[in-house]
Amino acid sequence: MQQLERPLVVIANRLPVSRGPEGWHASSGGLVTAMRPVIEQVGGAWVGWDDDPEGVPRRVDDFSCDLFPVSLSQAEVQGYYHGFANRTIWPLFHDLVVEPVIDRGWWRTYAEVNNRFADAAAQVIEELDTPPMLWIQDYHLMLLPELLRRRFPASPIGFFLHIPFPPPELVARLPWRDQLLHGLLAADSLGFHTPRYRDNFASSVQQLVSGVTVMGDTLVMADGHQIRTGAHPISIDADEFATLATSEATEHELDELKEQFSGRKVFLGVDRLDYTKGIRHRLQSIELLLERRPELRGEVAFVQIAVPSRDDVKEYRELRQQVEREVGRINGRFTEPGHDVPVHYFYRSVPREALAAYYRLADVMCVTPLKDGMNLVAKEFVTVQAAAGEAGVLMLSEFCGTAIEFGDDAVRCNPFDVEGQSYLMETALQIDDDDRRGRIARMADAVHERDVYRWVDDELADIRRGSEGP
Ligand code: GDG
Repeated sequence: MQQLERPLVVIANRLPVSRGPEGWHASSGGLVTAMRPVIEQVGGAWVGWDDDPEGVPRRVDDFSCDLFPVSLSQAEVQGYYHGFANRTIWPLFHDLVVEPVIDRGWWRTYAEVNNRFADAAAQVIEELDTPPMLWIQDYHLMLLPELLRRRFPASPIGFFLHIPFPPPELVARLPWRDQLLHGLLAADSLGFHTPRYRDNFASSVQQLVSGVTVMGDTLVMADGHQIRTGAHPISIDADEFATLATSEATEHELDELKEQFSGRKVFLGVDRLDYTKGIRHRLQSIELLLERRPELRGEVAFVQIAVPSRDDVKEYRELRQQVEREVGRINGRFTEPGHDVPVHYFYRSVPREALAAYYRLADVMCVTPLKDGMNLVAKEFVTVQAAAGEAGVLMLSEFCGTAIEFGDDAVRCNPFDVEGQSYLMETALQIDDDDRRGRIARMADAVHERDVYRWVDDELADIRRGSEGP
């Protein structure tokens, strides 16, 4: 674990806590799990949007980190979050899977809300005896490095982008590209999931900002300020998932699922219901598969867990309708009287043990996004499968960050090619047992080697090195 000399202040859209039936607790998820030991060692705070009507407490029992909520009005949430973050930046940075909306009002609100976050962070920083290390997360807060640099020149500032960084010709479409790029360039270190995203950032800066020199992984501004850029693939707490794989609760869930799907090969999809995840293309490939190979009807089942997401946004409500129409059409076409439906669709999230049981059950896990910064579901699947001695196959889109780490051990697909994808689904079913086991083991080893603790270490080391200068 990285030894830090300073407290750490994380600034992210969300706070790392959730309210359950028994009160507040740290949210599940790799980022929070991996940050916990670091923050507990050096002390620090987390600044984030508080959307709880009764307010988030300053501390929760199982996470010793001070929480500093930023409250936003409905109009601010509308412009900053649903608007600029999710309808402008999200589609633009995911290669225009849908058309980004350019709205000046949303942009103004985004800038104002970034200022609100800077004010909240400033309050926290001023309470500390030592200038802390500042670590800003994601596309909601791209103006923050510059806003904080002006106020705290001595604090090391890092920023990590959890989504892809697009090529310069897409960045150029944004009327406020200068402000966003300058916002980021005030950091000491900028982290991306892959070398490609990092290179896209460097090329965008070279083409769109004057006076910046690129020297390997370092960008040098005209005034001498240097920024380290790193490719640090985010990951999961692999040991935790390996333990979950064979827990009593997971085994229990699995027994029930095996009974329900007995005698059938199971294809699985687990995604937020987001248009970047390729769910519609995947359903169309399934439909083609069942159309082309009638003998498979009744032999295969397709399970799609679609976690509700951003349902305040028009494009997401439309996507839900489209997906549900497609599921209905496929089940209407291929269900035989007295038999189970081919597509099992759940519009909800399931508990972690059930998720692990589905990962174990799956003969073919379909991770087929049209574009995805990384994709943790793929890493969770191979980790759970290997820990439990299963031998499933991972079908993986070539357009997600994870594809770089898994190479040919996954069945790589192009989700835009619906027909090709349906052929690959057949291929996946034909891979022999030994080969499948070897592939799962190698991919799981890769995840264990680069788990989320490594990601935190790499990020923090870069922020420290970046702030120390040449
Ligand atoms: C963004 C980027 C990048 C899903 N269904 C259930 C459930 N999940 C959990 C999974 C996984 C997480 O949600 C999804 O993470 P992803 O990485 O797949 O996708 P995004 O939400 O789009 O995340 C992405 C990530 O940020 C990190 O930088 O990898 O590219 O888009 O952990 O397990 N969890 C439970 N029940 C479910 O039904 N409990």
